[in-house]
Amino acid sequence: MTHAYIGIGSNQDNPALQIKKAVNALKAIPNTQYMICSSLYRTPPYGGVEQDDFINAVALLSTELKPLALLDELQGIEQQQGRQRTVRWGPRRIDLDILLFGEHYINNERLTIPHPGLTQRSFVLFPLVEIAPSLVLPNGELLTSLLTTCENNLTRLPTTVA
Ligand code: A4P
Ligand code: MG
Repeated sequence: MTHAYIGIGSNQDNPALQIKKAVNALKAIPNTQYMICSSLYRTPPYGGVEQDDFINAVALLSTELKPLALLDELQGIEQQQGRQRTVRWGPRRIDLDILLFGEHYINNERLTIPHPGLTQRSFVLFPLVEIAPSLVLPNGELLTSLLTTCENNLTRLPTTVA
């Protein structure tokens, strides 16, 4: 079993509901145990495209799947929820990214792990620290040390996905 951290984001069509649906779908991935999900955070859009705020969260799975099989499952969930791929970094109903897959480094045409945005994006780091405060990255860096250079521009919401 490998610990896989999943970044979840939405800024279209009732984002909190989209995230709840996605979390329910994560619970049904075969050969995989759903462990925990962070709080939901309202976050300003990153990447220069003018668009609505996002809701972001991070979930932890424990899986027997290989990384590409897990990616297939996540992309299946995105399709199930009717995600349209249009503008890069643009609005989306649901986005599921593999942030970390155990201590693996992966670089092929379908996957880059650790996720390249992981170390700079506050909408990833803060929810990740919430569920894994003592996490050490594959390069030996302590996750909490990245927070010191990262702006906290998130609002933690009272709703939970449970
Ligand atoms: N891919 C490569 N590595 C991975 C990985 N670790 N996990 C490939 C998942 N997918 C990975 O993804 C494009 C391709 O990336 C996939 O086919 C997969 O094989 P996509 O989800 O279709 O495209 P995208 O999400 O539009 O592009 P990208 O570059 O992944 O965007 P990001 O980096 O996900 O950024 N602001 C806030 N506040 N919150 C957000 O969640 N998200 C984005 C999207 C922009 N701004 C945001 C947020
Ligand atoms: Mg993505």
